[in-house]
Amino acid sequence: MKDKILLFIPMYNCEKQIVRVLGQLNQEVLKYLDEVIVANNRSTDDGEQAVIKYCDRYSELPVKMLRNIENYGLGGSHKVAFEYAIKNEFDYIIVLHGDDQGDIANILPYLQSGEYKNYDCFLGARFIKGSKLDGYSKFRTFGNKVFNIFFSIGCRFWVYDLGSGLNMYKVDILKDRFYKKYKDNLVFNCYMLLGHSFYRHSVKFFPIIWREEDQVSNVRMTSQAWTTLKLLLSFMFNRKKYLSQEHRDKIVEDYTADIIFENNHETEN
Ligand SMILES: Nc1nc2c(ncn2[C@@H]2O[C@H](COP(=O)(O)OP(=O)(O)O)[C@@H](O)[C@H]2O)c(=O)[nH]1
Ligand SMILES: [Mg+2]
Repeated sequence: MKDKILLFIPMYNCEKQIVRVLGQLNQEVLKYLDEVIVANNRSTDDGEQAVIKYCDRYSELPVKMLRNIENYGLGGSHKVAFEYAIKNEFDYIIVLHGDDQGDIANILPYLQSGEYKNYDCFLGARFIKGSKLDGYSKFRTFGNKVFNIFFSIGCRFWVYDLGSGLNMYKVDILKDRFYKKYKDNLVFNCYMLLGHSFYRHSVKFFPIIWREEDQVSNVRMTSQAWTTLKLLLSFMFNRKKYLSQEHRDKIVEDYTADIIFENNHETEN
């Protein structure tokens, strides 16, 4: 049976890039996607209008736009989307950042071959053989590789990226909401890796092309490095206890969003 696949695009202040991301969704890619949700995390720019305008021109795009009830951070936006995927009985969810640093074309060959079906987590990696980085300094690349080694030791599987902007998850593994108490900010993906290790999800990394051109990164490199190292060490010290703890700065009972726009698509496949 054909898998039901959701594409989730987190959007936060990237009105210029979001239309380019939607532009990546060509006929070939759309063959594999049942629905696309753009999750606006309370952007302060005109991202929503940009999406609506784009959809006016491409009425065949099965796009829905969600607006988080409050700014939940990138991790919180994942929680909104995971919930949506579970409720609407999707088999897989693909995450693609809204700021056009990655390209969904990088996962297309695996959608075509069906290879993604073999894994719970099929994760895009910027630091694996075959990947390509544009606009990254040597220092940044080096730092990332060192952290990948640390995480490989802690996770007990090879880690090639602590969290890129192109990932695919089997919805079945999300149903127990193991990620609910993980941090809601940009470090969320690091926690996910620890969770994959602890719950023995099957993980596979694939190479991606990643660019940094007109995007604004919100990652503060040095402070993030420390935070990341500390959380890894705490995890290694007591895996079970660490993962069952509360990690959020602010407790949110339900990560909710309003559906504010739905494209009238003519063709259904
Ligand atoms: N920084 C940030 N990004 C968010 C948030 N919510 C969603 N995003 C999206 O998350 C993605 C990654 O954020 P970004 O700042 O580009 O981080 P980086 O690419 O890892 O340096 C982008 O697509 C953002 O649009 C948020 O609250 N803060
Ligand atoms: Mg980015």
